[in-house]
Amino acid sequence: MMLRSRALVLASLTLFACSAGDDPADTGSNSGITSASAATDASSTGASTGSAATTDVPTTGGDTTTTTTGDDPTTTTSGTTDDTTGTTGPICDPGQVGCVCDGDTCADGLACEDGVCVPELACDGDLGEPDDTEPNAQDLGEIDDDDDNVVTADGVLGGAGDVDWYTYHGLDTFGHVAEPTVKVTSSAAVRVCQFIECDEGGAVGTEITCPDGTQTALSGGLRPGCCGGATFTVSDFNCSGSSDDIRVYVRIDKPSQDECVEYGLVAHN
Ligand SMILES: [Ca+2]
Ligand SMILES: [Ca+2]
Ligand SMILES: [Ca+2]
Repeated sequence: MMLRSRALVLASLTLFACSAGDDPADTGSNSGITSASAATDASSTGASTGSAATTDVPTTGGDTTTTTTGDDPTTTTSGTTDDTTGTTGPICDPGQVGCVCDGDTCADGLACEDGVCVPELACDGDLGEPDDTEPNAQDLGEIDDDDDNVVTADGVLGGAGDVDWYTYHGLDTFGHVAEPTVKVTSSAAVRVCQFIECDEGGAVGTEITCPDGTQTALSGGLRPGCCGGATFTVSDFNCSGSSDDIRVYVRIDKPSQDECVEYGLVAHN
């Protein structure tokens, strides 16, 4: 269609050129006619193209418009609504109630559960503990590796979001074996982890093979460790240095019930 009309226009233009060339005097009238026919051609071309286009456009346009008008605004509206709901993000400050945790922590009175800050359970014996993180672990002192020497702690997990950290320094003495051991009794099942860092060699120079029934773990402070149930012993560890003096971190969390869970911890090295 287009090609043919373009050919027509070209043909008439050629005619025009020829006639113009043949008789310069007649240029005016001839050109008038020719240009008229050219114009007609052009207009017919335009018309046909136009009508073709117009026929196409309304269909496409109408369809698109109808669909667009019908669906898009709704989608846009719902999208906007979603966005607005989603934009609760900026209004919801990390660490505040119902908002994402600020890292791993939440504001006072809130606990980080599954990445969201929820009101912390108020449990007797669990008020204002600053022991939710590894650096804030409650220091239980120092013991040697005589199993008769223990460190103990009594605590409460304030629901599923509470984490309690403890730490002690364990000495490696002659005649005894260093073997960090935890025994936890609790009103509901809890997860207990022991992380170890050798005095010599640091966390990087600490090798641990976790006992059966426990899982290998790495603390936020990049200390290697094992997580398991209430009672287990890490007897297979090695420090890159000559001494097996160690710092042990004990973490108690993930109670099986989202309630106040009382526990008692006894640890020896
Ligand atoms: Ca021991
Ligand atoms: Ca606690
Ligand atoms: Ca805690």
